[in-house]
Amino acid sequence: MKILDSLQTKSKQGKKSIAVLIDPDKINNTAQLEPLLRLAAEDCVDYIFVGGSLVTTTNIGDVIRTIKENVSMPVVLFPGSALQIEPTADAILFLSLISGRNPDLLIGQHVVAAPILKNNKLEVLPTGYILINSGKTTSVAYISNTTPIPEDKYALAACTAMAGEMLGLKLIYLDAGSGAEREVNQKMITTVKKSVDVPLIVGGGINTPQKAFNALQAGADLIVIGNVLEKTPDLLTEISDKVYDWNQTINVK
Ligand code: 1GP
Repeated sequence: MKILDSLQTKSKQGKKSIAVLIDPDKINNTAQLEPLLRLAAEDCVDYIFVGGSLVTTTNIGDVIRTIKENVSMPVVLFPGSALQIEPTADAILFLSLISGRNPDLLIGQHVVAAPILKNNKLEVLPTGYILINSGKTTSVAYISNTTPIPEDKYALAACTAMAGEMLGLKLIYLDAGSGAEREVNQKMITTVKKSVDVPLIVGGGINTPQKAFNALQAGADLIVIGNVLEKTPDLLTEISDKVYDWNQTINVK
């Protein structure tokens, strides 16, 4: 089944998913990925996302090869720019940064990437990317040269998501930015979730099982966990248990 179909089906059923985000920039040696990948396989992680707002290394291909050698879940590119297309992945979040007003990230990079994507097998996942303020400036806010939506401007985020859905985007990604001081708050997630029918991805600063549960409870269909696993990969088990437990309650209904 295609990734988008699967996310849409699960979202309709109320089932949740979890993705681990790997930033190639943090990987000096691909062997360092193996413990996390072992846990990801044991813990039934649904997707591995690969990318970062500033990828300065040229090892994306090696990182993806290592992932593919160790685990079987789909690898989804989470690119900071059109330069980060790697055809050996399974899919790409085709992100339009709709919370910002930087034309290059709304449509410019996409024009450059389109002919490349047309000629390879990556599943293209049209995604409205909404950056929410989370305290100190995140790399993604700085690099993208955009202003995140203030974390208490719920209607602004909801209208942005609605516009993205009306433009035909198939997923909405609410992101506080990698390593965010504050994760996206529950009221923000709930408000956005209620405003659209497409599956909702939530990430940025989810670094405890409780925060993961809060995001699921508020309406996230897919949570993305990155930063915290770089130092404490073992936390993945507890966090993914929250998703597993949630889905168990759906199964028995
Ligand atoms: C960042 O949503 C992702 O874009 C994941 O964030 O690295 O803070 O988990 P963390």
